[in-house]
Amino acid sequence: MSLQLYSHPMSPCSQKVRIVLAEKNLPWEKIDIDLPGKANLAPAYLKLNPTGVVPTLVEDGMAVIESSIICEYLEDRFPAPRLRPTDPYQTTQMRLWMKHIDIKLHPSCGALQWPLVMADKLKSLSDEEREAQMSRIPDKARRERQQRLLKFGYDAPDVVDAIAVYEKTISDLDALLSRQAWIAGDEFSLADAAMAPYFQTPYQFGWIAWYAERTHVAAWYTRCRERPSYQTAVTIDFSAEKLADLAARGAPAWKKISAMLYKN
Ligand SMILES: N[C@@H](CCC(=O)N[C@@H](CS)C(=O)NCC(=O)O)C(=O)O
Repeated sequence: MSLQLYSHPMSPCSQKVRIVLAEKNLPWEKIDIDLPGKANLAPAYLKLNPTGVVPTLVEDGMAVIESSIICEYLEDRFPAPRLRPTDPYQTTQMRLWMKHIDIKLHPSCGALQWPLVMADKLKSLSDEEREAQMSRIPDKARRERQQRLLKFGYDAPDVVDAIAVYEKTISDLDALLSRQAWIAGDEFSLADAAMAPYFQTPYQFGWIAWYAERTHVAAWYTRCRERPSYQTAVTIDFSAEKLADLAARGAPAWKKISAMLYKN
């Protein structure tokens, strides 16, 4: 058995797969893809993952794409320790949250994070070079979103929507976690592995005030962070220098986010 994961240290959907690999104590080879340099659009990578995004898991030459599908694949392929509830209803809840993350929270995270950490390299290119890079993004919605974020930064309409999605997610999760320890019930599951990286974003940019007073969410995220899997899959990539740089980038953004959150 040989597992390779193409990912990027700052990518939340890559982090969730790395958490699952760590929870299952699986050996794997890390291949970093330079997302700001758009190495995800190189022809050889597109052969593995035609959507041109990370993560991609390769097992013995077979590529598996889409982070939630990769997580379920790892669960089926390496069932111990178990990360899917035994109860079928709880499994539906786990999958509903994973679907919410894929469809709503992930693009929202992208809208908040991308202008702060991914846009600089593109901005340094000439207009022609930048257009050529952007035109290779296979998915139209993604391409247009990145173009808006590049042009308008935090004034893009995507940012307002993203803040609303994050706020509702934090509030819904807080209500859920007042009744149970983990997202799908009493045990840590794929839903927790999938959700925790989306709290790394407010954490790393110094926006902790966003969730700190939602005490159930805050306690849950602390429990996730304290797990060895989070430390080896996520924390390891955030040195003190890197966190200081991210906090400096996050400070002006928080002024805009908090102004929108607390405008009433
Ligand atoms: N639905 C995909 C989303 C993957 C995705 O958006 N990956 C981002 C990093 S978190 C990416 O590769 N972005 C590259 C780009 O947009 O240029 C999944 O869950 O695997």
